[in-house]
Amino acid sequence: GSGSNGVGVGMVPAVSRSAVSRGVVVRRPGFVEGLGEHRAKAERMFSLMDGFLKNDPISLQKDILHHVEYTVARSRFSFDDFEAYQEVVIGRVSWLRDRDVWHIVDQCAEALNQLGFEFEVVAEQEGDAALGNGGLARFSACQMDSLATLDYPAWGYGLRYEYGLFRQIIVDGFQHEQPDYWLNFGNPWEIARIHVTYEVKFYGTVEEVEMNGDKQKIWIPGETVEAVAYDNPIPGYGTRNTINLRLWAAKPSSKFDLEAYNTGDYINSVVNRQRAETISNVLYPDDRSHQGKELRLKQQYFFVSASLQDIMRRFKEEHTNFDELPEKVALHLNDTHPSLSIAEVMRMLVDEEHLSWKKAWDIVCKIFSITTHTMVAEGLEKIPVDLLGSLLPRHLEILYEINHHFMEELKERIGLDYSRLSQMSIVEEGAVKSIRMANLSIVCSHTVNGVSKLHLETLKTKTFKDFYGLWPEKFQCKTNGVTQRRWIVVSNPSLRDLISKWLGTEAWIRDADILSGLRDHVDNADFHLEWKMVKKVNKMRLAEYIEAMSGVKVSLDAMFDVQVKRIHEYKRQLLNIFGIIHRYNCLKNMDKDSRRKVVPRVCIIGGKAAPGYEMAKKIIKLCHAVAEKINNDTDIGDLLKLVFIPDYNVSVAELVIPGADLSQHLSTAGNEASGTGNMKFLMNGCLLLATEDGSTVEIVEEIGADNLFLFGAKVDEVAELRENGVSNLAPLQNASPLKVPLQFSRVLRMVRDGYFGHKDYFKSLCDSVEAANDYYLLGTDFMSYLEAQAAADKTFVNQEKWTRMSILSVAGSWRFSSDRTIQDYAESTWKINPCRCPL
Ligand code: Z15
Repeated sequence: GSGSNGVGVGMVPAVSRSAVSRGVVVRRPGFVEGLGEHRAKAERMFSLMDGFLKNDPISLQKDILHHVEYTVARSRFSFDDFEAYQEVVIGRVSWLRDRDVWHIVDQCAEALNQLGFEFEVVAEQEGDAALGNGGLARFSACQMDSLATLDYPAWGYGLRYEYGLFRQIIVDGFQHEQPDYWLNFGNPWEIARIHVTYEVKFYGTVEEVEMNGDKQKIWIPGETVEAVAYDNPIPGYGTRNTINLRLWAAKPSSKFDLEAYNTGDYINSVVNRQRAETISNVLYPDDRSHQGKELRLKQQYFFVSASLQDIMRRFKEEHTNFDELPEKVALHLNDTHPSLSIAEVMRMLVDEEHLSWKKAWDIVCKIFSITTHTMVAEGLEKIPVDLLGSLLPRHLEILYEINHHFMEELKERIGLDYSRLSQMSIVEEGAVKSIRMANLSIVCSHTVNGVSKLHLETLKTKTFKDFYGLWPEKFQCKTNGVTQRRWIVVSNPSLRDLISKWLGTEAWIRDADILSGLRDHVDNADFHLEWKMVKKVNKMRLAEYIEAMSGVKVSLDAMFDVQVKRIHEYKRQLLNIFGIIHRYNCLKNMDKDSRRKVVPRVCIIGGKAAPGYEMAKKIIKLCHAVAEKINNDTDIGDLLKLVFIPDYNVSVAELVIPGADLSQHLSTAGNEASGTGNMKFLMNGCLLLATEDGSTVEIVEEIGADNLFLFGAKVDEVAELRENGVSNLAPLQNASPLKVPLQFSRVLRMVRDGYFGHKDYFKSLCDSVEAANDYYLLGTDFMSYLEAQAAADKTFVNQEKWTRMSILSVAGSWRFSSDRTIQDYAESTWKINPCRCPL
């Protein structure tokens, strides 16, 4: 479902609106230098292109017609919107000729309109490339956009899943998952590089052989599959720099296994070969914690092996001395998922390039850096040794050896402190012996980045305390950001135009700092009027969508209150629903006069639950059960509506975020590493109601606590509250003497007693927040939450104040542009410089 984006999606790279997973690889110092003798040829081609390949509407029409006739031979048949979309993309995005993709949107619109197409309709033909799960993957997409725009010579690598994240459909209020076969009609953005292929090997044995008098380990693999490159161009904004997202697809190896074909079982041999393709078929749909599955490990190694062969091939084309590798290549691990890379580079350097262990290790330690994205130690990835030993026997040996050297070094530094040694070890002994991928990554990376100040603090003082003691200089903070090109320019064109008008420039699209200039107009009445109009337009768009999706008619005067993100207990969608039930109770108990003073609300919740995550699925069902009750209560009318928006994805986000007045970010403090949804809402002038968790702390620093609605326990109160139900730190602002307030118990009782039906089904959900079990502190934070909600209501009545806060939110969002994040990475982690192509 592409949603209605209103703007030329056809000209905006598919991957920019996607969520892509896994590693970001940066290559230094850049391709202009790297081109060497080809440079003259490239420059000549560029200059010819400027002459031949024009972007005026007539030239564009010629191109489209050329493709219709010669590429797809469809001119005599029906040529529909979808084909028009594909043709425009194919015709224009062969990236060598793209000087500045973003700036030909208007010309394309005109060309298409003259051919009798409606540009917006054509643009909407594009759906999401849902190649990831949630925040982690969408953050990669924002980073790619910023890398391109800031002229960095970076490559992104990932898997070309044929099935992206499942589509969520709701039947009777329950989530059902449907496969997302997104490549059904082809993907016009991608370029299949059928000659860029590598063999990836699995299983087999390790043997010791004599090599020039030395003993040498070699891996005799048992299975080979081929990785084929599919390139996805990521054009920067206002620059000719277009970087590459290279995604790997698995194909059966082209090598014939003579044995297999001679046994006479021809049919089965072919069928077996074909199984190789399953490796890259489907994305694992859990946002985190997916341990001990062989296919997942196979995916990780497939991805790592193909990418590293590609990187090494490029390096070896121009260099022979591996001492230069750290000068030319920086490898960044986006979470621990690709951390097998460390063992793989060691294997390549030692087993294939015959470097000594010490030399190889020195090199490896200079090229890797990592970002971790999780707060809780339980979220860190572990690979069972049995599984690894069977799939990648040589890698397991290498990991043991890395650990052996590390343990020796550690003993020298901290002595024989066995408890600490075993905690820091890369190998975890225990019921299931396993490899701790986080420890491996920290040992080998020169930099370990956290995604917010609060997150880094937790890494230093809790999660990786011992490692911090050993290597304090490795730990750095790179607060996340989001790209204003996607989250304002494309998804909120009315706001884009308004901002440019009042700032008198479009420069903020490349330089977000300029957004802070909106502060100069914060008290201008005309500005306020236009600001409110923009929100109104976006609310209309959203209201239409809601009605089409759910049949619920909503009032534009109501406050649109949104919580959209993956469903997780720690994100506390349940707190939101309990708050809504409480609001419903209050309304029911009010007399007519009091009701007239109530601010009407439209509560919008959206998000996918991992297919195996019971509690998350129950939260979705509860939301529907409560919605059914409230929305059909004629007594309540427009005062309160609850809608669940199905299949929340990037396209839906582009529609929902600009239309929100208030957005909720409710994670129990200490659980959300950063959060990026908060930044997207901030950029769209939506006020936040949030806990002081992750990056929200820095949003408060930037815009001030009085420009959003904060509530809840702070991070250093949480442990105590879990233990004793009280905090011995500064008393909670709105502390209630009871651990569980009456209002909370009443709501819980209603759900328990079957007020919303499905009594048995909701029982375990209720148990999970009962005082004795309430790990995420819903009861503890409830009163504080209700007070923040009341403050939001009170402010909404004062539209002038609300608008002021809204403007200051957008003005403060300059600091949460992923351009700032990427520049920080470039300067202090990768040590690379921009490398601007001649325009
Ligand atoms: C994921 O979406 C995130 C972290 C993970 O470790 C995994 Cl496996 C998935 C998210 C964080 O939950 C979120 O707080 C953060 O903003 C995002 O990564 C990007 O850093």
